[in-house]
Amino acid sequence: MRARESADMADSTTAYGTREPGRQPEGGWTIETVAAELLRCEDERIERPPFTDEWADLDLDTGYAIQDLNLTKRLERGEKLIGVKLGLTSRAKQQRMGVHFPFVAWLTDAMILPVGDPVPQGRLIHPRIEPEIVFVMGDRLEGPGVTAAQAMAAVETVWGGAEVIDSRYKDFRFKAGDVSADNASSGAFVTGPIGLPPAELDLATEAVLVEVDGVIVDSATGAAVQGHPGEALALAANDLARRGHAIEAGWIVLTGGMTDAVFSPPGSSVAMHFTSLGSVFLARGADPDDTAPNSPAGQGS
Ligand code: OOG
Ligand code: MG
Repeated sequence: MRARESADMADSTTAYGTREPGRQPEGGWTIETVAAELLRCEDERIERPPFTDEWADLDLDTGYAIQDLNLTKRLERGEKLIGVKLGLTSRAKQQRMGVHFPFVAWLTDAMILPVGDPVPQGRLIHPRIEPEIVFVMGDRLEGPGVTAAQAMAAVETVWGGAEVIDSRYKDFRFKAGDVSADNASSGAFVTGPIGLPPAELDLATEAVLVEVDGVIVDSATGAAVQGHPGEALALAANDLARRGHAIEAGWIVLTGGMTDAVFSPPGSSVAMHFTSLGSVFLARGADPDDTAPNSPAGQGS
């Protein structure tokens, strides 16, 4: 994204982030203090209880205001906005996390994991990995009223991907307001080797096998994501329209975990094998920042 667009984004999110939520904050927390605390937890790798334990009315939209305020802070410290991610678009994810509707969060360039790198254990708290269908947008997509067919027409290429999620909440325990505020547990993501135009594959039947240390532990098809990942993309465009934004040409969209996420303790090796989109490897090995002995990045892939 160009600098000017980033600046526009920062302006509009500042306005959104500082708006009054519908209700008075409880427990002494405000949009500003929760936002600051979440970024501190992320930067210092600290886990904490969910804010809704103290601020019961921290709802989805208040969470979005916090998320947007922290996007402004991420842009101010030099990160570039590169797209969006959806959270909880599959039944597997909704059941595991106990939040039963999808929502949207921001992706910046700081979250890109180079192909062949291990899970960046050194900067995350308790990473988990999930397979995702990833879109690169050819055209701008602006809601409301976007259908899945219109959404797919705006997609340039489709990729297999793996998202490394990392909640700032202890044991990934949260409610909708907590997790939207926490940018949907964003951590890092990596995309696979093959990008295809949407017309060249059937996304509802595109399958993924999730492999941990050589054992297949889970599987799903694209239909797990809202019936079709294009539905998730339309949902993102329509939800963002409500928040005053569009999905821009060139953006990356992570459409949401197809299966439950898997744990990745240091030294474990995770691979996502897609039918047509190739395999994504998160190689065995430790992050250079880790205290554990290093093994060469890329080993095992
Ligand atoms: C929330 C983030 C969800 C997805 O793809 O569903 C997400 C979480 O599970 O911690 O990224
Ligand atoms: Mg995800």
